[in-house]
Amino acid sequence: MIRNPHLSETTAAGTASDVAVEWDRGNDQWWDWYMSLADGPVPDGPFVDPPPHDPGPLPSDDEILAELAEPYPVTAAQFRQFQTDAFIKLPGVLTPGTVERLRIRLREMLDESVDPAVGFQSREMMWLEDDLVRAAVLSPRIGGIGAALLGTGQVRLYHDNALSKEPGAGRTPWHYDAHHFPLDSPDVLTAWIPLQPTPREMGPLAFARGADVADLVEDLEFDKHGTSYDRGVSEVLRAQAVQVEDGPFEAGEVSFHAASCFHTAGANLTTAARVVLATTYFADGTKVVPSPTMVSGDWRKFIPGAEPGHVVASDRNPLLERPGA
Ligand SMILES: O=C(O)CCC(=O)C(=O)O
Repeated sequence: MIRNPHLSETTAAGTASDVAVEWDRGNDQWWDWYMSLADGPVPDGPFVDPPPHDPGPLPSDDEILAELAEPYPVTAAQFRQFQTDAFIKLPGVLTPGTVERLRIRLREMLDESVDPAVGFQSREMMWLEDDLVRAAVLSPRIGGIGAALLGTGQVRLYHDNALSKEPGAGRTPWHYDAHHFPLDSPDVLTAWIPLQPTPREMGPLAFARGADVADLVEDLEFDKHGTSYDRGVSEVLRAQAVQVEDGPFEAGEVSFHAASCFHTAGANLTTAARVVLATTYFADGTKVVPSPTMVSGDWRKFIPGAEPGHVVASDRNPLLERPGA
């Protein structure tokens, strides 16, 4: 067995599926480790230019605030679809101009904090530092969709993430977020907000359709050192003919996936970065799982003071009301 270079002595110890200890490095290192578990070759080009895109005149801060305050009507059919499929892609959640303003802001925030040589760049908790990002992350529009899809009147924020997959960066391995989040509830979801039109060649998030997919792969052993878990999930999905939604995203289209949803993303085979704002919400009253593992990463940063078994309600986890609920 080859030891994964991103693990410490402590997290590397035990068998390949042993993840019982807590993560002992930062979130950047967590992502480096996690992305190293993806199967497949490192892309070596040629890389294509993404199709030209004109977001139009950029909106002012006030225009963006007004847009984000407007509830997005989630229909009964969309609620049922989310419950059945464990994910949904919704068109027109944001205007192309707002998407472009957020992209510019996240790019600035990544560039000031991340080593440009890193292929999968991330930054969390931006809502504490930036008004525009806070407006989006805590918005009645995005948070309200989350609450509507979970069937609750309000949700709390777990965290926000900027996720930039740079040109030539490889696949995101198959996984489900309940494996990561130390949250003891099925009522957890993530809004994945691409900040540019995202064609297939750029590596859009892709989803295994069906709330029962997790049952199909539950016997597979996780592999903290290599790519066998990712490969095993692909094989099971293929063998069981599970449908995978891996289509492109238009500007302003946003997906929401449940913590039980198996998802992956392709390599970025374009010459532009795939920049995403991902925000995770959970139902109020949710507790921390009894024993968080190394797969949960630097979770104490996101729910400070919340100990295993306790309800999560810190000031880093504000409540968002669903408009009209
Ligand atoms: O952006 C990616 O490639 C992965 C993101 C992801 O897995 C998530 O937001 O749950």
